[in-house]
Amino acid sequence: MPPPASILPARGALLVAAALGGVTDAAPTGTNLGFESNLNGWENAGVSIKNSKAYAGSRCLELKAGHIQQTISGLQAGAPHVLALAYRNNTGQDYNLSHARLLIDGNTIAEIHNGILSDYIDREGFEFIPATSSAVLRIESLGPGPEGFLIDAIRITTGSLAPPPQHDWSSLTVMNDARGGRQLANGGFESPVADPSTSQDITGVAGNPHICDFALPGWLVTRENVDVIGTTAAPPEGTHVLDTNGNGPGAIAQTITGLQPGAVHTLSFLCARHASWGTGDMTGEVRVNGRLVESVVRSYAQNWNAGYALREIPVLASATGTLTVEIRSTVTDRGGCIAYDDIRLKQGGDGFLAWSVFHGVEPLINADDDRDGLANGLEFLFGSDPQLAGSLPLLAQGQLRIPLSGLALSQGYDVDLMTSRSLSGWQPATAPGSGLSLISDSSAPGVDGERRYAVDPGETRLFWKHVLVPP
Ligand SMILES: [Ca+2]
Ligand SMILES: [Ca+2]
Ligand SMILES: [Ca+2]
Repeated sequence: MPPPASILPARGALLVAAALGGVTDAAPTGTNLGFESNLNGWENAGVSIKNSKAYAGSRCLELKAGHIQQTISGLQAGAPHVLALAYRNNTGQDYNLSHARLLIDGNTIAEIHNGILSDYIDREGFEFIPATSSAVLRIESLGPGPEGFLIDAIRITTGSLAPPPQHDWSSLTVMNDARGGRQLANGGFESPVADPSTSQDITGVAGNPHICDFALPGWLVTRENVDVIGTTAAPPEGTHVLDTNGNGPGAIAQTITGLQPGAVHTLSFLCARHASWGTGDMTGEVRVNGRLVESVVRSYAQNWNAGYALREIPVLASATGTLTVEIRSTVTDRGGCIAYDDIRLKQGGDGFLAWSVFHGVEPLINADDDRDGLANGLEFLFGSDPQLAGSLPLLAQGQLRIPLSGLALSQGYDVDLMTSRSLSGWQPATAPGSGLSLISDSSAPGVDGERRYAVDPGETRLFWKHVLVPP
């Protein structure tokens, strides 16, 4: 007797399942990624297997001054993947950091630098996009050896890394002092951090926790780990600051949403050098929406016992009204770096400077970085890219259409359009008999738009030029 019709799969459903199966059956596959079969499956040099201190199982890799590599299969060409692994320092001293590089098909996807001794660090991982369905994974020591990292539990998965936490502008704490603005979520690092003994993303001791991934409230730790330090660091706000080096060069990020699209804001923070870890300069970077907006350097004389310095950086919200702040350490060989506190965002600021920083050009209105004859000040006003050669607005179908940036207009920048019939005796386009008549203007402060001019009837020869009017 045939089964009831209701449990027979429809033909269409069968076809869909078969089509999906072809994609989802493929999963990243490697050999002996936890080193339980010693070095089976790995091409290697200068490494060994350790039968103690494993993160998972009973064996792990001692990287030393060498490398391992193997071909991973089952990847999806052109799609994001994540490589994760657990690693710990094996130098015997947490002030001697270990260093290694992770490569896919010969391209470095990350460097790891860490001095963590008490435990493994097992971060969210590192993203890469393979060109084909297989790729060569290589892990190589950057240190002189003979000691280096212990490595275990390598995992490769499809998909992207999680983005930083998002916080709406309206949710940020308004700061009623002369500096003003709103403090970012846990921008003063006062939110309690979980007990290191109960969180796998926190090591160290209570009062000096070393934190990775999402274990710092409000933030994502995007690199290595970071420290929340108490009164030792002479906090300028509250009782805690953030040291951007935990056991290695860390970074933190969060995204503010609900901002006016493209509008200028001022990012500010207090910063000082760690008072230990030698006497050399310490360095860091501030990135906004993926672009470097500030390089920070603090000398030994600028350590936290000498007080914290205020930095204020004009930045632009994205076209969708978001602003992702990332603060990174760039010191790869120490367990302490620049400490930050009281990170804020304020509406307003120097729009031309913010625009220049965003585009990576000097904030000089007469400079012409792309040598297209259009000075940076006019590029700002027209809303064009100062790194990409463009052209002046041209006459088309009897109309001159001049694009104008709402940001530049809101900052008090404008253009004087001048005309002449002989390349001398220039007069403003607004003057009677200039030869041009304004017929519409959709631009306004804060609103991108354009001014349209018509050429007056009977003009046989007319020149025009744009003269920047700074605020
Ligand atoms: Ca293992
Ligand atoms: Ca604080
Ligand atoms: Ca230019």
